[in-house]
Amino acid sequence: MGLTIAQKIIKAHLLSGEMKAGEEIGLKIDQTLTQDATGTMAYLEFEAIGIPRVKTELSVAYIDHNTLQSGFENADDHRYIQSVAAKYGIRFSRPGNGICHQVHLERFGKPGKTLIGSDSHTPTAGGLGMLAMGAGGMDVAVAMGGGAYYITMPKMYKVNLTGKLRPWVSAKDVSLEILRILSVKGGVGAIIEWGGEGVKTLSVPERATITNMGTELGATTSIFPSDEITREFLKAQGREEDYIALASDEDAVYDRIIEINLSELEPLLACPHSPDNIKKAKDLGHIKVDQVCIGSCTNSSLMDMLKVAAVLKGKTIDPSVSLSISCGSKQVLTMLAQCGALNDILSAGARLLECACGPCIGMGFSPNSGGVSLRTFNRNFEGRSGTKDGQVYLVSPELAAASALTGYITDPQTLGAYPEIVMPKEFNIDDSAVIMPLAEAEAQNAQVLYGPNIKPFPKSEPLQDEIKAKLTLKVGDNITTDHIMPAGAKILPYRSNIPKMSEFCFNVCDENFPKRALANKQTIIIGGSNYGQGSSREHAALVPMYLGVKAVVAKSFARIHTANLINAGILPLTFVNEKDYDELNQDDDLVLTNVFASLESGDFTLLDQTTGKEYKLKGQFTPRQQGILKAGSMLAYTKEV
Ligand code: MIC
Ligand code: SF4
Repeated sequence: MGLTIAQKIIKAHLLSGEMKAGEEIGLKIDQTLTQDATGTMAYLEFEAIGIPRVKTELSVAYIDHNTLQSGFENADDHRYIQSVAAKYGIRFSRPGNGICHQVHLERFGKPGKTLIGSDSHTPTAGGLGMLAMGAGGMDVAVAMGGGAYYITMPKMYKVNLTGKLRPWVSAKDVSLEILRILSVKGGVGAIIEWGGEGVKTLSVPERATITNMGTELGATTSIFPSDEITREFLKAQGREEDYIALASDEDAVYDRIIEINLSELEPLLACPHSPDNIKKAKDLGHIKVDQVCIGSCTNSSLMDMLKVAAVLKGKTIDPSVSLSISCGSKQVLTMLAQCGALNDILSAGARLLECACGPCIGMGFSPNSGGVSLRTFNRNFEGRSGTKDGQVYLVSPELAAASALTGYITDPQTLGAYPEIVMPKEFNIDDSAVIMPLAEAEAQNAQVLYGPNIKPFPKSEPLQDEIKAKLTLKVGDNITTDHIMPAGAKILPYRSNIPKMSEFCFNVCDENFPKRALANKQTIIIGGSNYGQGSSREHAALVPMYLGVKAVVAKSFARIHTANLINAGILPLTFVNEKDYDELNQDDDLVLTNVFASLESGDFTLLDQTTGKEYKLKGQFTPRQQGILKAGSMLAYTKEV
């Protein structure tokens, strides 16, 4: 039987398990990346494991998220990460060098290799034919130490592309179309391979826009073949030697095949507050726009920016619109400046932000109250922009630029002739903002620099055989990690201070949750389906662990968050009968009985002492996961074995 692209890479990296969908497999990881909002914790964990130097082929620490330095906290974290990187053999990408996924695509990603990153959009590198996955910080720490990365062997989906995008329709619309088809849970447990004739019409940055947003489908990752277009891109980046050809076998078997005809697509938008709330631009009516943000790891390549510049050239944006531009990397920004396109953007009235995540993570540029914000980003969860009632729409760069000019949501097809974008044959190669680590001999005596806001990793407790806990919080479907542990400029500086962070846990849903959880000592959370979708932030598990959460019982879970819960010693359990969800009420006294035996059998029993009713729950854990849960956390377990 033939293999898919992902299966070929998995086969070449398989350390344990069988390549059967649903089985746990351990993979050798060639490259890792971290960013600063998750990196501090990941490196504290790496230090706690106690390995003198990373064992990967390449590990890079990026600074791109927490770049607003309104106090010492973020600056201290950056200094800590820089000193850890120097000591342990990790390259350090300085603030200003760009967004981790864009820079990694340009300078480090390699077809056929494995990459995990402490950021859920790590699959961006799938645009280059890499098997790239988002993971919790602890899993990245283990991989840096040479340990395997464990996932459930995914199912294989294929999207067969035919045709060619029409003018004013772009790769972002392909991302939105697949979200329309599959929804935010449609990719859970699957790897999505993009293939078919239409693939040849898409450049690497366009492919990366598509694999980037595969994260919003809940997919384990997304991947494109590595072909002549990949070779061209790597050559233009001065690293043709990194190229290998990669394609699936003719007789590869897929669990599902989805057809998309690129020629039939139209400009789309994801309306508030979910990336799968898709509408056609032409169907939306007259909606006034307050803010437009262009950038993020989804749409910040040189090609994207050149398109925006071509639309804005010689024009002025509507007076009521505030437009921000953040290039994905220093390479993009300098090339945009050299060719004069930056001037076209600035002359039109845009506000230039640094090459970083910025507004995407609520690091400034929040919209006005109730403001309509069009963003070329990948997430529009409620409150994520920093403005609780902000109305965020996810759009293509073309639609964003067109709407900035008119002040209303505007179908870019109404703009007339499509500008011709000529991509350079060579990119500016300047890696001076990537600082190499110290040589091994020097590194031994190098100091790691901590700041007062960097608090030790919270202590975990071994699993109890009987868990008596309060139902402190009941939430609905599609709870994101932005609900559980919000980001934004005010909270992000505390990413290395779990006690302080805990004050903001679930603030979007219920501001009193942290206090109640501490008072109740032990908590069980009840959730709906797709609990924990979105970001990879392990804080969404570490903080609940700190607040005494012992189990989350939900209808279903998102992949990375499940792993993070287990790593934090919290039991992720699902209902045998989903209807039981309706019967459980906040403040009920709950008991999980015979937990040790249940761990082995996979069958758990939840007793509601308030109503006297009993419920059947499921929780299938591999022996490795059982070990982690019993030890109380991955860190405790790693120290045990
Ligand atoms: C995000 O887009 O939500 C983030 C911020 O990049 C997160 C990581 C984090 O919370 O630090 C992600 O996607 O994993
Ligand atoms: Fe940064 Fe936004 Fe991309 Fe997350 S989704 S890595 S915050 S640009």
